[in-house]
Amino acid sequence: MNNIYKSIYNEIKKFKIIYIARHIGPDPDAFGSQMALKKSIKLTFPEKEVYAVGASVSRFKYFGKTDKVENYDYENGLLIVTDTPDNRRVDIDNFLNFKHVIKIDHHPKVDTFGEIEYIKDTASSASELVYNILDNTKLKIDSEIAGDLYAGIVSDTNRFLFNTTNETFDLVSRIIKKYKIDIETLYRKVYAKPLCEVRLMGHIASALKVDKNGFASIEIDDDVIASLGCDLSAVSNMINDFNNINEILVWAFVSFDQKNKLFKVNIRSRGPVINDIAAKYHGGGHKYASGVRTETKENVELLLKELSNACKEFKEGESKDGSN
Ligand SMILES: [Mn+2]
Repeated sequence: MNNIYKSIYNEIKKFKIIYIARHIGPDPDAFGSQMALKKSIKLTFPEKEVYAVGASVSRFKYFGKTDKVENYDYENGLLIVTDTPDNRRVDIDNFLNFKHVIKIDHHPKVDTFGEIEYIKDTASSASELVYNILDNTKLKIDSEIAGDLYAGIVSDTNRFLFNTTNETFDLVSRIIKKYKIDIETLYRKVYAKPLCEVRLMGHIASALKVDKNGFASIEIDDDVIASLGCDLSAVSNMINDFNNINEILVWAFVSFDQKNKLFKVNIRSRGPVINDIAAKYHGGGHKYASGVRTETKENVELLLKELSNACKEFKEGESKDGSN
């Protein structure tokens, strides 16, 4: 047994109460890694209390329900956080009060938290890392657990467009075969979407502003989202669909989160690296898929300007390379 797998397994074995958390604004990889880990621990150790915590999202209900916890045992409980690089984005109350924390993540490292950290930023997804743990320890896997992990991998790689190597195909091929995953049924669950999202996509496509540097942005009004019958999460759900458009190198969707009084900026790139720019505004994420939450409009405008400049520099770099 590899050391990291062994130490994670030993911790899980040791604790009676285990909480599993992931990032705010969860996506299928966050849910897949979280729920699969919970199901596996319960299957292997039925006597343990295991809670998957954080906001629930109705479109991801196929992963199962998250748990409501009234009183956390910060002293004696083990907290495992998946798919989250920074303190601020862990979706749990009083995160810093937990005494025992394990981190499982595939983002570039931001904050150190956790006595044990299993970080591999070349991995396709947090779900892949959870699979490695289950596959290399006595933690059990059944076809439901394998299906959750497959959904996380397929979704975080955008159906094997990003972060995908021969190892990823190797892994999913093994999962499909061993656990008899019916991928067509699974895709129908993962990719089913309401008509309001398609209508919102139409609105974004026609209203998106594209500048001469290849930077595209749109501020999506609350009223527009509401009038189409969508909620805020719909905006993040469709950002990847604007990839591979000739005229666009970087694209950003800005929306306003009324509940938290924050501007939410989703950013994607198929050219310049953007997570270092996002980090300047206390955002983060992957090199080409990042996000920022900020209180002020001024910050949003500065961020958009920097992203446009990054496109300009990227294009200049490219044309220089071309002339050699
Ligand atoms: Mn992920």
